[in-house]
Amino acid sequence: MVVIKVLVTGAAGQIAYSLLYSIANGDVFGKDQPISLVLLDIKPMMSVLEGVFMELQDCSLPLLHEIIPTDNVEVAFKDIDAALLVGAMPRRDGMERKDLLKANVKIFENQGAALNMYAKKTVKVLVVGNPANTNCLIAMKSAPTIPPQNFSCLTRLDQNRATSQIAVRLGLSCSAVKNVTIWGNHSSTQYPDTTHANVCNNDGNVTVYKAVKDDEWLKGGFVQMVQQRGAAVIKARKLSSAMSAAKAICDHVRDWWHGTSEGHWVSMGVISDGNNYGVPEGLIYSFPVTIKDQKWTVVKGLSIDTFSRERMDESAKELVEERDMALEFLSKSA
Ligand code: NAX
Repeated sequence: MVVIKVLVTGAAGQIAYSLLYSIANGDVFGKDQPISLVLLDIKPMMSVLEGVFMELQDCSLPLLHEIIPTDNVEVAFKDIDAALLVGAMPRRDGMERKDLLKANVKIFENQGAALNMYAKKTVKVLVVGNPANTNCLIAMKSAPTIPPQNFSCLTRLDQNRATSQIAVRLGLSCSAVKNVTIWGNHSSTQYPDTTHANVCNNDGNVTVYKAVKDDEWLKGGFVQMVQQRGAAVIKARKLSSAMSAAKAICDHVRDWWHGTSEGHWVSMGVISDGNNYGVPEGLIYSFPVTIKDQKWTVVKGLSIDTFSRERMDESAKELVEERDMALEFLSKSA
Protein backbone atom coordinates (compact mmCIF):
# COMPACT_ATOMS: atom_id res chain seq x y z
CA MET A 1 0.00 0.00 0.00
CA VAL A 2 1.24 3.51 -0.79
CA VAL A 3 2.58 5.37 2.24
CA ILE A 4 0.59 8.47 3.21
CA LYS A 5 2.21 11.51 4.74
CA VAL A 6 0.50 12.96 7.81
CA LEU A 7 1.52 16.21 9.48
CA VAL A 8 0.76 17.01 13.12
CA THR A 9 1.59 20.53 14.30
CA GLY A 10 2.00 21.38 17.96
CA ALA A 11 3.64 17.98 18.05
CA ALA A 12 5.49 18.64 21.31
CA GLY A 13 2.27 19.67 23.07
CA GLN A 14 -0.10 17.75 25.31
CA ILE A 15 -2.83 16.87 22.78
CA ALA A 16 -0.22 15.55 20.36
CA TYR A 17 1.23 13.36 23.09
CA SER A 18 -2.14 11.59 23.36
CA LEU A 19 -2.73 11.65 19.60
CA LEU A 20 0.43 10.44 17.92
CA TYR A 21 0.29 6.85 19.13
CA SER A 22 -3.23 6.33 17.78
CA ILE A 23 -2.30 7.73 14.37
CA ALA A 24 0.88 5.69 14.18
CA ASN A 25 -0.94 2.57 15.35
CA GLY A 26 -3.44 2.69 12.46
CA ASP A 27 -6.51 3.72 14.48
CA VAL A 28 -7.24 6.61 12.12
CA PHE A 29 -6.14 5.85 8.57
CA GLY A 30 -6.49 2.08 8.74
CA LYS A 31 -4.69 -0.92 10.15
CA ASP A 32 -2.96 -1.64 6.85
CA GLN A 33 -2.06 1.95 5.95
CA PRO A 34 1.68 2.76 6.30
CA ILE A 35 2.33 6.29 7.48
CA SER A 36 5.07 8.84 7.24
CA LEU A 37 4.51 11.03 10.29
CA VAL A 38 5.72 14.62 10.22
CA LEU A 39 6.02 16.43 13.55
CA LEU A 40 6.13 20.23 13.48
CA ASP A 41 6.72 22.47 16.45
CA ILE A 42 8.55 25.73 17.08
CA LYS A 43 12.30 25.96 17.61
CA PRO A 44 12.28 26.29 21.44
CA MET A 45 10.37 22.97 21.61
CA MET A 46 12.85 20.95 19.55
CA SER A 47 14.41 19.12 22.48
CA VAL A 48 10.95 18.10 23.76
CA LEU A 49 10.06 17.03 20.23
CA GLU A 50 13.20 14.92 20.11
CA GLY A 51 11.88 13.05 23.17
CA VAL A 52 8.52 12.48 21.46
CA PHE A 53 10.38 11.24 18.38
CA MET A 54 12.39 8.78 20.48
CA GLU A 55 9.26 7.48 22.19
CA LEU A 56 7.51 6.94 18.88
CA GLN A 57 10.52 4.96 17.68
CA ASP A 58 10.44 2.97 20.90
CA CYS A 59 6.78 2.06 20.33
CA SER A 60 8.06 -0.13 17.50
CA LEU A 61 4.98 0.29 15.35
CA PRO A 62 4.88 -1.64 12.08
CA LEU A 63 2.86 0.98 10.16
CA LEU A 64 5.22 3.79 11.05
CA HIS A 65 7.29 4.04 7.92
CA GLU A 66 9.12 7.24 8.83
CA ILE A 67 9.10 9.99 11.50
CA ILE A 68 10.18 13.52 10.57
CA PRO A 69 10.51 15.95 13.50
CA THR A 70 11.08 19.52 12.32
CA ASP A 71 10.67 23.24 12.94
CA ASN A 72 10.90 23.94 9.21
CA VAL A 73 7.56 24.73 7.58
CA GLU A 74 8.65 23.73 4.08
CA VAL A 75 9.86 20.33 5.27
CA ALA A 76 6.68 19.90 7.32
CA PHE A 77 4.12 20.65 4.60
CA LYS A 78 5.92 19.01 1.66
CA ASP A 79 3.64 16.55 -0.19
CA ILE A 80 1.39 15.86 2.78
CA ASP A 81 -1.92 14.00 2.46
CA ALA A 82 -3.35 15.15 5.79
CA ALA A 83 -2.59 18.11 8.05
CA LEU A 84 -3.72 18.07 11.67
CA LEU A 85 -3.09 21.63 12.79
CA VAL A 86 -3.07 21.31 16.57
CA GLY A 87 -0.46 23.92 17.49
CA ALA A 88 -1.58 27.49 18.14
CA MET A 89 -0.74 30.49 20.27
CA PRO A 90 -2.25 29.88 23.72
CA ARG A 91 -4.05 32.59 25.67
CA ARG A 92 -1.71 34.04 28.28
CA ASP A 93 -2.79 35.81 31.48
CA GLY A 94 -3.99 39.31 30.71
CA MET A 95 -4.00 38.72 26.95
CA GLU A 96 -6.85 40.43 25.12
CA ARG A 97 -8.99 38.37 22.74
CA LYS A 98 -7.85 40.66 19.94
CA ASP A 99 -4.16 40.03 20.61
CA LEU A 100 -4.73 36.29 20.73
CA LEU A 101 -6.56 36.41 17.43
CA LYS A 102 -3.83 38.52 15.87
CA ALA A 103 -1.10 36.06 16.88
CA ASN A 104 -3.12 33.15 15.53
CA VAL A 105 -3.95 34.86 12.25
CA LYS A 106 -0.20 35.11 11.67
CA ILE A 107 0.36 31.41 12.40
CA PHE A 108 -2.54 30.17 10.26
CA GLU A 109 -1.83 32.55 7.43
CA ASN A 110 1.72 31.15 7.27
CA GLN A 111 0.53 27.56 7.49
CA GLY A 112 -2.17 28.18 4.88
CA ALA A 113 0.46 29.61 2.56
CA ALA A 114 2.66 26.57 3.22
CA LEU A 115 -0.25 24.24 2.41
CA ASN A 116 -0.79 26.17 -0.79
CA MET A 117 2.83 25.96 -1.78
CA TYR A 118 4.00 22.52 -0.65
CA ALA A 119 1.11 20.16 0.17
CA LYS A 120 -0.73 17.86 -2.23
CA LYS A 121 -3.81 19.58 -3.67
CA THR A 122 -5.90 16.73 -2.26
CA VAL A 123 -4.66 17.37 1.29
CA LYS A 124 -7.30 17.19 4.04
CA VAL A 125 -6.82 19.82 6.72
CA LEU A 126 -8.19 19.68 10.25
CA VAL A 127 -7.70 22.74 12.46
CA VAL A 128 -7.77 22.11 16.21
CA GLY A 129 -5.82 25.09 17.60
CA ASN A 130 -8.15 27.76 18.98
CA PRO A 131 -10.02 29.80 17.95
CA ALA A 132 -10.45 26.75 15.71
CA ASN A 133 -13.20 27.96 13.34
CA THR A 134 -11.55 31.26 12.56
CA ASN A 135 -8.03 29.80 12.37
CA CYS A 136 -9.42 27.32 9.85
CA LEU A 137 -10.95 30.14 7.82
CA ILE A 138 -7.62 31.97 7.72
CA ALA A 139 -5.72 28.86 6.64
CA MET A 140 -8.33 28.20 3.94
CA LYS A 141 -8.17 31.76 2.63
CA SER A 142 -4.37 31.58 2.54
CA ALA A 143 -4.44 28.43 0.42
CA PRO A 144 -6.46 29.41 -2.67
CA THR A 145 -5.26 26.45 -4.77
CA ILE A 146 -6.71 23.89 -2.34
CA PRO A 147 -10.49 23.33 -2.44
CA PRO A 148 -12.25 25.00 0.53
CA GLN A 149 -14.06 21.70 1.15
CA ASN A 150 -10.69 20.21 2.18
CA PHE A 151 -10.64 22.38 5.32
CA SER A 152 -12.46 21.64 8.55
CA CYS A 153 -12.22 22.42 12.24
CA LEU A 154 -12.80 20.22 15.25
CA THR A 155 -16.17 20.22 17.00
CA ARG A 156 -16.18 16.45 17.46
CA LEU A 157 -15.02 16.81 21.06
CA ASP A 158 -18.18 18.82 21.72
CA GLN A 159 -20.25 16.15 19.97
CA ASN A 160 -18.60 13.40 22.02
CA ARG A 161 -19.14 15.34 25.25
CA ALA A 162 -22.82 15.86 24.42
CA THR A 163 -23.37 12.25 23.35
CA SER A 164 -21.72 10.97 26.46
CA GLN A 165 -23.82 13.15 28.78
CA ILE A 166 -27.02 11.82 27.21
CA ALA A 167 -25.77 8.25 27.58
CA VAL A 168 -24.80 8.81 31.23
CA ARG A 169 -28.18 10.35 31.98
CA LEU A 170 -29.97 7.33 30.48
CA GLY A 171 -27.58 4.71 31.86
CA LEU A 172 -26.75 3.54 28.33
CA SER A 173 -23.56 3.04 26.37
CA CYS A 174 -22.65 6.07 24.27
CA SER A 175 -22.95 3.81 21.21
CA ALA A 176 -26.73 3.78 21.84
CA VAL A 177 -26.96 7.55 21.21
CA LYS A 178 -26.75 8.89 17.68
CA ASN A 179 -27.07 12.09 15.69
CA VAL A 180 -26.47 14.71 18.36
CA THR A 181 -25.56 17.90 16.47
CA ILE A 182 -23.14 20.68 17.34
CA TRP A 183 -23.97 23.93 15.57
CA GLY A 184 -21.69 26.94 15.24
CA ASN A 185 -18.46 27.97 16.86
CA HIS A 186 -16.20 25.81 19.03
CA SER A 187 -16.72 28.24 21.89
CA SER A 188 -19.23 28.77 24.66
CA THR A 189 -21.80 29.92 22.05
CA GLN A 190 -21.83 26.49 20.40
CA TYR A 191 -25.25 24.86 20.41
CA PRO A 192 -25.45 21.16 21.23
CA ASP A 193 -28.79 20.12 19.73
CA THR A 194 -30.56 16.87 20.54
CA THR A 195 -33.79 17.66 18.66
CA HIS A 196 -33.05 15.11 15.94
CA ALA A 197 -30.96 12.71 18.02
CA ASN A 198 -32.06 9.15 18.79
CA VAL A 199 -31.30 6.53 21.36
CA CYS A 200 -31.64 2.80 21.15
CA ASN A 201 -33.12 1.56 24.45
CA ASN A 202 -35.60 -1.10 25.64
CA ASP A 203 -38.39 0.69 23.70
CA GLY A 204 -36.41 0.40 20.45
CA ASN A 205 -35.28 3.48 18.57
CA VAL A 206 -36.74 6.63 20.16
CA THR A 207 -35.92 10.31 20.16
CA VAL A 208 -33.65 11.65 22.87
CA TYR A 209 -36.45 13.98 23.98
CA LYS A 210 -38.77 10.99 24.46
CA ALA A 211 -36.17 8.93 26.27
CA VAL A 212 -34.89 11.66 28.59
CA LYS A 213 -38.36 13.09 29.39
CA ASP A 214 -36.87 16.34 30.69
CA ASP A 215 -37.10 19.09 28.08
CA GLU A 216 -36.00 21.70 30.58
CA TRP A 217 -32.68 19.91 31.11
CA LEU A 218 -32.12 19.28 27.39
CA LYS A 219 -32.61 22.98 26.67
CA GLY A 220 -30.91 24.26 29.82
CA GLY A 221 -28.47 22.37 32.06
CA PHE A 222 -27.38 19.98 29.33
CA VAL A 223 -26.60 22.75 26.82
CA GLN A 224 -24.66 24.74 29.40
CA MET A 225 -22.75 21.69 30.61
CA VAL A 226 -21.50 20.93 27.10
CA GLN A 227 -20.73 24.60 26.41
CA GLN A 228 -18.72 24.86 29.64
CA ARG A 229 -17.15 21.40 29.68
CA GLY A 230 -13.73 22.57 28.50
CA ALA A 231 -13.57 25.14 31.30
CA ALA A 232 -14.69 22.52 33.85
CA VAL A 233 -11.87 20.19 32.77
CA ILE A 234 -9.32 23.00 33.07
CA LYS A 235 -10.60 23.86 36.54
CA ALA A 236 -10.29 20.26 37.71
CA ARG A 237 -7.11 19.20 35.91
CA LYS A 238 -5.34 22.56 35.79
CA LEU A 239 -4.71 21.66 32.18
CA SER A 240 -7.00 21.71 29.16
CA SER A 241 -8.58 18.59 27.64
CA ALA A 242 -5.96 16.45 25.93
CA MET A 243 -6.90 12.76 26.00
CA SER A 244 -10.50 13.48 24.96
CA ALA A 245 -9.35 16.04 22.38
CA ALA A 246 -7.00 13.48 20.85
CA LYS A 247 -9.79 10.87 20.74
CA ALA A 248 -12.08 13.39 19.02
CA ILE A 249 -9.40 14.25 16.45
CA CYS A 250 -9.07 10.53 15.67
CA ASP A 251 -12.86 10.18 15.32
CA HIS A 252 -13.07 13.24 13.05
CA VAL A 253 -10.25 12.23 10.71
CA ARG A 254 -11.19 8.53 10.63
CA ASP A 255 -14.74 9.42 9.55
CA TRP A 256 -13.48 11.91 6.97
CA TRP A 257 -11.15 9.25 5.57
CA HIS A 258 -13.43 6.23 5.69
CA GLY A 259 -16.94 7.75 5.69
CA THR A 260 -19.90 7.79 8.06
CA SER A 261 -22.15 4.78 8.45
CA GLU A 262 -25.69 4.62 7.07
CA GLY A 263 -28.13 6.71 9.08
CA HIS A 264 -25.43 8.44 11.14
CA TRP A 265 -24.15 11.97 10.94
CA VAL A 266 -21.27 13.73 12.67
CA SER A 267 -20.49 17.39 13.36
CA MET A 268 -17.63 19.23 11.68
CA GLY A 269 -16.75 22.87 11.29
CA VAL A 270 -16.90 23.38 7.51
CA ILE A 271 -17.35 26.19 5.03
CA SER A 272 -20.90 27.54 4.79
CA ASP A 273 -22.15 28.13 1.23
CA GLY A 274 -25.03 30.24 2.52
CA ASN A 275 -27.65 27.66 1.46
CA ASN A 276 -27.96 25.69 4.67
CA TYR A 277 -29.91 26.60 7.78
CA GLY A 278 -29.59 30.36 7.27
CA VAL A 279 -25.89 30.37 8.16
CA PRO A 280 -24.06 33.23 6.41
CA GLU A 281 -21.88 32.28 3.46
CA GLY A 282 -18.15 32.06 4.04
CA LEU A 283 -18.09 31.15 7.73
CA ILE A 284 -16.48 27.99 9.06
CA TYR A 285 -19.50 26.78 11.02
CA SER A 286 -20.19 23.44 12.66
CA PHE A 287 -22.89 21.52 10.79
CA PRO A 288 -24.20 17.95 10.84
CA VAL A 289 -22.56 16.17 7.92
CA THR A 290 -22.46 12.75 6.31
CA ILE A 291 -19.28 11.64 4.55
CA LYS A 292 -18.74 9.46 1.51
CA ASP A 293 -15.63 9.04 -0.69
CA GLN A 294 -13.82 11.53 1.58
CA LYS A 295 -16.38 14.26 0.78
CA TRP A 296 -18.70 15.71 3.39
CA THR A 297 -22.28 16.84 2.70
CA VAL A 298 -24.35 18.93 5.08
CA VAL A 299 -27.42 17.01 6.27
CA LYS A 300 -30.40 18.74 4.68
CA GLY A 301 -33.93 19.43 5.80
CA LEU A 302 -33.71 19.20 9.60
CA SER A 303 -36.50 21.22 11.21
CA ILE A 304 -35.25 24.14 13.28
CA ASP A 305 -37.48 25.48 16.05
CA THR A 306 -37.31 28.98 17.52
CA PHE A 307 -35.15 27.87 20.45
CA SER A 308 -32.56 26.31 18.12
CA ARG A 309 -32.76 29.23 15.67
CA GLU A 310 -31.80 31.76 18.34
CA ARG A 311 -28.80 29.74 19.49
CA MET A 312 -27.59 28.99 15.96
CA ASP A 313 -27.83 32.69 15.07
CA GLU A 314 -26.00 33.75 18.21
CA SER A 315 -23.05 31.49 17.39
CA ALA A 316 -23.06 32.70 13.75
CA LYS A 317 -22.98 36.28 14.99
CA GLU A 318 -19.94 35.54 17.13
CA LEU A 319 -18.22 33.92 14.15
CA VAL A 320 -18.95 36.92 11.92
CA GLU A 321 -17.35 39.20 14.52
CA GLU A 322 -14.32 36.91 14.85
CA ARG A 323 -13.97 36.66 11.09
CA ASP A 324 -14.17 40.41 10.56
CA MET A 325 -11.54 41.03 13.22
CA ALA A 326 -9.29 38.28 11.82
CA LEU A 327 -9.59 39.56 8.24
CA GLU A 328 -8.52 42.98 9.41
CA PHE A 329 -5.29 41.45 10.72
CA LEU A 330 -4.91 39.32 7.61
CA SER A 331 -5.03 42.27 5.26
CA LYS A 332 -2.58 44.14 7.50
CA SER A 333 -0.02 41.35 7.50
CA ALA A 334 -0.48 40.54 3.80
P1 NAX B 1 -0.03 22.80 24.23
O1 NAX B 1 0.27 24.19 24.65
O2 NAX B 1 0.26 21.67 25.15
O3 NAX B 1 0.69 22.49 22.85
C1 NAX B 1 0.65 23.35 21.77
C2 NAX B 1 1.94 23.16 21.00
O4 NAX B 1 1.84 23.93 19.81
C3 NAX B 1 3.18 23.63 21.74
O5 NAX B 1 4.16 22.62 21.73
C4 NAX B 1 3.62 24.85 20.93
O6 NAX B 1 5.02 25.04 20.94
C5 NAX B 1 3.11 24.47 19.56
N1 NAX B 1 3.02 25.59 18.62
C6 NAX B 1 2.71 26.88 18.86
N2 NAX B 1 2.80 27.60 17.74
C7 NAX B 1 3.16 26.75 16.75
C8 NAX B 1 3.41 26.90 15.37
N3 NAX B 1 3.34 28.09 14.78
N4 NAX B 1 3.76 25.81 14.67
C9 NAX B 1 3.86 24.61 15.24
N5 NAX B 1 3.65 24.40 16.55
C10 NAX B 1 3.29 25.46 17.30
O7 NAX B 1 -1.58 22.84 23.81
P2 NAX B 1 -2.58 21.63 23.61
O8 NAX B 1 -3.23 21.32 24.90
O9 NAX B 1 -1.90 20.54 22.89
O10 NAX B 1 -3.71 22.33 22.70
C11 NAX B 1 -3.45 22.72 21.38
C12 NAX B 1 -4.56 23.60 20.85
O11 NAX B 1 -5.80 22.87 20.81
C13 NAX B 1 -4.86 24.83 21.69
O12 NAX B 1 -5.03 25.95 20.84
C14 NAX B 1 -6.20 24.48 22.35
O13 NAX B 1 -6.92 25.64 22.69
C15 NAX B 1 -6.85 23.69 21.25
N6 NAX B 1 -7.99 22.85 21.60
C16 NAX B 1 -9.01 22.77 20.71
C17 NAX B 1 -10.07 21.92 20.89
C18 NAX B 1 -11.17 21.83 19.89
O14 NAX B 1 -12.13 21.09 20.14
N7 NAX B 1 -11.13 22.51 18.75
C19 NAX B 1 -10.20 21.10 22.12
C20 NAX B 1 -8.90 20.91 22.82
C21 NAX B 1 -7.99 22.09 22.85
O15 NAX B 1 -8.37 22.96 23.87
